[in-house]
Amino acid sequence: MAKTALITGILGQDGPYLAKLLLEKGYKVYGLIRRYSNPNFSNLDFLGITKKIELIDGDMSDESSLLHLIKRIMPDEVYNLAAQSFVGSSWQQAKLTTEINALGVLYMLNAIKLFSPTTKFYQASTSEMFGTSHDDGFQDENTIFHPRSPYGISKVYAYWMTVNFRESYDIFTCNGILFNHESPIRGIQFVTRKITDAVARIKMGLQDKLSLGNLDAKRDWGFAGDYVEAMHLMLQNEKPDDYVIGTGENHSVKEFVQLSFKYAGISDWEKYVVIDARFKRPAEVPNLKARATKAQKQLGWKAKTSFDELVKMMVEADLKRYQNK
Ligand code: NAP
Ligand code: F7E
Repeated sequence: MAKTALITGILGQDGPYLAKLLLEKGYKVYGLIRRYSNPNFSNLDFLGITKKIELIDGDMSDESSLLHLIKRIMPDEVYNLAAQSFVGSSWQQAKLTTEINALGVLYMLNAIKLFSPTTKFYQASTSEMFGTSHDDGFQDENTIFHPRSPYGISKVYAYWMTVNFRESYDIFTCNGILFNHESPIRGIQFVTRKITDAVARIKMGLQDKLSLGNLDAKRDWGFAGDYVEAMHLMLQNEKPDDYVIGTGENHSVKEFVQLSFKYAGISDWEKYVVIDARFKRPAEVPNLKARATKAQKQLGWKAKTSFDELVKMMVEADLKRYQNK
């Protein structure tokens, strides 16, 4: 019998990469989608898997929809990737962010406990939970949380609820504490894709400026295709646990900008970049860098794609999009 998996957030960035991996492993994949007048399947289309997923209606903020769907499909594995995931919007939409990212996880865990307690559960936790906290410049599973945004706070609630269902009810639950990961299907608001899309447009003569906020922020950026492998490995391990996932290297937004212009063949990047205070955050997370040795030792996971390879991949994909248009 094929294993079954439910992926929430199937239309986002990570959902399609994870679905592709699970389909290659022979899984039957269900994808949760919320109600839309015009749903956007472009990320599933990009990976060529739209027709291979069984889509199910539901919403993380609607408990009854999750109770019904878990009762009906009783999947072997649930990967909870759904979220209001844009940190910048979480100050303006703090309540909505909390309902989806925090309470939504409680609803899903309750549904599993009631109707399918042998289902294994993966929670998309995040390096944003660390905020300004670090140990010698790195963050790992023992670093204390000091979230700096309503997004980070909502994810801390979800993290502890995931741990609590493991400790209270013996349900197989794991937190993947993932550092920033990007790809050619990254949402356009996130800084990496905003940069590579703008660079491609500038190259094609469709745009002449790139407006950004804090160029000094540093992130540990990896490739989403590598990171979904870690999600799957966590649920195949003998015991449930929580893991930090990242490359162990970080770079500033400015370095990302410089390299993107370089790969597009534009030498004078400073001519095009404008600093705009609207893109600065009320409280910034200045510096994130993962120490992912636990995942390497216990899961055999390591990032494969370098920073340079990631930037090149994203710039080339955006140039191709505009050239094809
Ligand atoms: P993403 O591209 O923003 O995708 C999030 C998905 O969640 C979207 O498909 C969205 O659906 C869905 N969603 C939002 N609200 C929902 C609701 N109420 N009910 C059902 N679905 C809902 O995010 P991502 O980059 O793939 O990240 C996946 C997960 O990992 C998120 O939980 C994120 O917070 C977390 N994370 C991401 C990173 C990263 O660097 N990418 C790092 C650490 C953790 P629509 O398409 O309908 O809007
Ligand atoms: O910002 C700075 C910004 O929005 C990265 C999400 O996937 O990763 C992501 O959250 C940095 C920040 O991602 C602009 O201030 C400068 O320091 O790409 P971002 P994020 O906030 O790190 C974590 C791990 C998640 O869990 C989240 O879901 O770039 N920055 N100028 C800018 N950021 C944006 N978006 N736009 C700018 O113009």
